[in-house]
Amino acid sequence: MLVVALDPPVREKGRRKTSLLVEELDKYVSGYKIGLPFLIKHGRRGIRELRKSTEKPIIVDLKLADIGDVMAEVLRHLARLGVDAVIAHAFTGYTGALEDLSKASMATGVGLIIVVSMSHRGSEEYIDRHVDEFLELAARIRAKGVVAPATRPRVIRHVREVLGDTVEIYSPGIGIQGAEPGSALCAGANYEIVGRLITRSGNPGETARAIREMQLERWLKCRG
Ligand code: 3DU
Repeated sequence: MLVVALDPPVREKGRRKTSLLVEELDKYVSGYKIGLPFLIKHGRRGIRELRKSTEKPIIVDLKLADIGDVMAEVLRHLARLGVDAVIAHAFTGYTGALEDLSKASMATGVGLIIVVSMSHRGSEEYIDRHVDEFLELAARIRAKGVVAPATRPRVIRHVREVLGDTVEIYSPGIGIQGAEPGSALCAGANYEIVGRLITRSGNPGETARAIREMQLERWLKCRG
C-alpha cells in the first residue's frame, strides 16, 4: 500500500545512510522507488546496498523514454542488480520502443510499469490527452503496473474502470503535492508513492507508521 520514494537528499544533515533509513521504514512499507537523484548520488553500489538491506520490492524510476534497444539494455543492467521493476514513459509507443522493453522485461522477470498520467498540473497539457491510448498500450505490453496521479483521483478511477484488476496502479502526489494518504487507494490505486513527506521528516519511521494508519483509516471508511 505504501511505496517510499528514496530520492535524495535523504536526511543529509543527520548523515544517516539509506540502509539505516530502510531499517526504520521496512516494517511499514510495501516497497521502495529510486530514481535518477538516487542513482546519480549513490550509483550502482547504492542499488546493491539497498538490495542487501531489504527484501521488499525495489522499483527503479528512470522514466525511460528512448529507443527500444537502449531501454532494454538499461533494464538488463538493472536486472543484474536485483531490482524488481522499472518505470518507463508510454509516449514513446510500441514499435521500436516499448515492444523491446517489454520483451526484455519478460525475459528477465523485471516488471514494467508505465506512466499514463503524471501528478503535476502540466500533465494535462499533453500527456493526459492520451491516457486511453496509453492504457491500451499497457494492456498490449502486459505491463505489471501503471503510474496514475493521486492529485487527480478521477484519472485513477478511469484507469481502474478501463483495465480492471489486470494492472497495479501506483500513485504519486501524496503529502507535499497535496493529496491525502489513503485518497488514491480509495480511488482504486494499489500503492501510494510517498517521498519527501517521509524522507525529509525528522522521524521517517514514525511518519511512515502514521501514514499507514491514515491510509487504513481512510480505506476502511471509503470501503464502507
Ligand atoms: O512528492 P513526493 O516527494 O512524495 O515524491 C513523489 C515521487 O513520485 C518522486 O520520486 C517523483 O519522481 C515520483 N513521481 C512520479 O513517479 C510520477 C509523477 O507523476 C509524479 C511524481
